[in-house]
Amino acid sequence: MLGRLNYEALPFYSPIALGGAAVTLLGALAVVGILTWFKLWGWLWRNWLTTSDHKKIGIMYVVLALVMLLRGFADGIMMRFHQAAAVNGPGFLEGDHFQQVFSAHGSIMIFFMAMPFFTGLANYVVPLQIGARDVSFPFLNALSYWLTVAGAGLVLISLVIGKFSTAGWTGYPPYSLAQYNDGVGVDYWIWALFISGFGTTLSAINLMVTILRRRANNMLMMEMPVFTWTVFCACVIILIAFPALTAALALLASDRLFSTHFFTPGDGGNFMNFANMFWMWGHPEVYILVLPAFGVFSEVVTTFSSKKLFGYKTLVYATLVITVISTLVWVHHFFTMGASPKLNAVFGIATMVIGIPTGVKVFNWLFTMYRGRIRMHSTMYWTVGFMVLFVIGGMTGVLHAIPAVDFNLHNTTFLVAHFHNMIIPGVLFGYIAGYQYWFPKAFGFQLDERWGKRAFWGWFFGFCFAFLPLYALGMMGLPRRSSLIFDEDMRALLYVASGGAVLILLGIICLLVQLYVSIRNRNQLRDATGDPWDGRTLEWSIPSPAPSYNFARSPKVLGLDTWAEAKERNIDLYSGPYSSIEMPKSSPAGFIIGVAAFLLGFGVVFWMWWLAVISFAAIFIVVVSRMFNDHSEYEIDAAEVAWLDQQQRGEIAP
Ligand code: HEM
Ligand SMILES: [Cu+2]
Repeated sequence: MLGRLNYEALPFYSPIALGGAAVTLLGALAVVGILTWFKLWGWLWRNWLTTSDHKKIGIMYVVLALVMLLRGFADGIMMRFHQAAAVNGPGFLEGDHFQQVFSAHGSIMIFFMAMPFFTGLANYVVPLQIGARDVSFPFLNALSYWLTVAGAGLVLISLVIGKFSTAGWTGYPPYSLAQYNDGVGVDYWIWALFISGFGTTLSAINLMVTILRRRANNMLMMEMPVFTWTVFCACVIILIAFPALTAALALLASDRLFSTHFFTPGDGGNFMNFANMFWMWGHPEVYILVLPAFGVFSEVVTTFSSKKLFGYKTLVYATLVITVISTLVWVHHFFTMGASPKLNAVFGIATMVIGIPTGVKVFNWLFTMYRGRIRMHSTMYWTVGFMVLFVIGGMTGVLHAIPAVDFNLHNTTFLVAHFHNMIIPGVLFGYIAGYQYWFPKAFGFQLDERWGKRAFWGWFFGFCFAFLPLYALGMMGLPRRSSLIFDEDMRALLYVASGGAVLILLGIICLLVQLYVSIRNRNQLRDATGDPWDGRTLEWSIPSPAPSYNFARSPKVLGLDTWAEAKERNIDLYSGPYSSIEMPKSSPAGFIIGVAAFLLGFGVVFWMWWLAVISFAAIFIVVVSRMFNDHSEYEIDAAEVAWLDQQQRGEIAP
């Protein structure tokens, strides 16, 4: 009945694991308690859990990302402290537990922090930037979200029931095969990624179709805001790259469950096939994450320099070039595999080539700022901080792309330093800037500036101290994923890195305080104009928070930076008669499928086949019944639209 689930699955093997489980459970209980105490269940169900509104879905994605950032960071700082304590000593994490922690940290940060953050910002912002009322498939959007939550739920529950994978975020066989790793951990990893990957694919299709089909009156592709462009390219890459991951996971699951031999060392299998497929997804993934962050930086730089983007077209072409090349460099992740030097040279050169369009972008931003009327808003801090740090990370990447250098640095903390150097300033700074930039659009009030800047300094210096020493440690020969360290010379640098992690912690606390203070002072921080930054793109032309239908009347498009043009030339983007609006209805189906997908994953992980079968059947039934539901929209009639709009624009009293 319970398959592999038994008493052993409870985390009594170490006090720290027990602590993690307790925090997870108490967190869940606290949320349930608060919702019950304030009688918020009905509100939550009607307004959020069943919604198909792209804006609310976007906000829920970002909430998920921020929660998972806290979890992922807790793992990160724990590893930093452990390593500092493990120089010629035992540290405080058992080897096996340390492995779980780095596997969970990497998987969470990539799949359940960065990806939802991207999807959340894209969901919220893209329809508003192109003058659309919603995405093309609102229900599918909700479904994608709940599948992502189901995956995140599996990772979180692994803290309480069973263990997480010990095979790293990359899950390489042979170590991740059943012969060497027979617990539930690797299965948790496989199914969490599988389910959420499904959601990601659906949401990429959705966003892509939206951008292609839902642009307001004749907006040309070459008039789209840069953020929308970068989301578009990221979606193209998702559709090229994710199938490789899905296939790799499916084959690995098959090896584990049915003893097939895709990746076994003997019997005709070859585990380098897994590495190949994993990185066919894994390298493009980096660009899936970083392109939208580039998009945010572009929006911030133009707005706060009060100028059109310097070289909009070159930036778009650079993005397209990156989209293509990003799928052609994956072998640089295993130069040491033993392929021929010629093959390595090809991929090494391709890798260096990708630095060129990326470098072009840095100049686009710098020249946009040059002679601009710059306002140093907190989002500009993240942007400038990014430019400084990202260039360092880019150079160490080019270094790594030289196969001969890579042979020396492969699997050392030099690599750990390099990718955090790309992904914290490049991706995370961008997303945080995006969160702070669009927050007033979502909630109608700004975030507190002082705490925003403090958070930046915490992250900026924290990053430098936490990760720059790892370059040195890597060159001194410290392997990544080391749970014990035997070189006394490494102690000092590991202490510095721990100090850096503490500074990052302060940065995170400042972000939380910022949110708290801003909500408390929301009346002073209220933005009545809908356009607090003197923005340039369409989302700033509507009231804040954006109304449920986004645009009461479809906006005119006046070329690039439509809203800035409209303000300059004193043109009203919205004129003409109102007409009725079709809106997507709420539906519990997405949420129910998400819950069922979670149970399906749990059932497969623990070999509770009855649970898996029932959940799968439930998903099937809900999907089919949803297909036959012809009443998925409701109408707001023209008179009501007119009344609501005039009220929000302050033309009549509320
Ligand atoms: C916020 C502060 C962060 C800290 C203190 C931190 C710390 C660490 C540490 C100590 C490791 C293990 C290094 C080793 O193998 O020796 C690690 C690995 C890793 N981190 Fe982070 N990290 C942070 C943020 C992030 C972010 C934002 C991401 C991605 C979005 C990320 C992705 C990864 C990945 C993919 C690994 C490799 C895991 C593996 O080896 O399987 N980290 N991090
Ligand atoms: Cu790569």
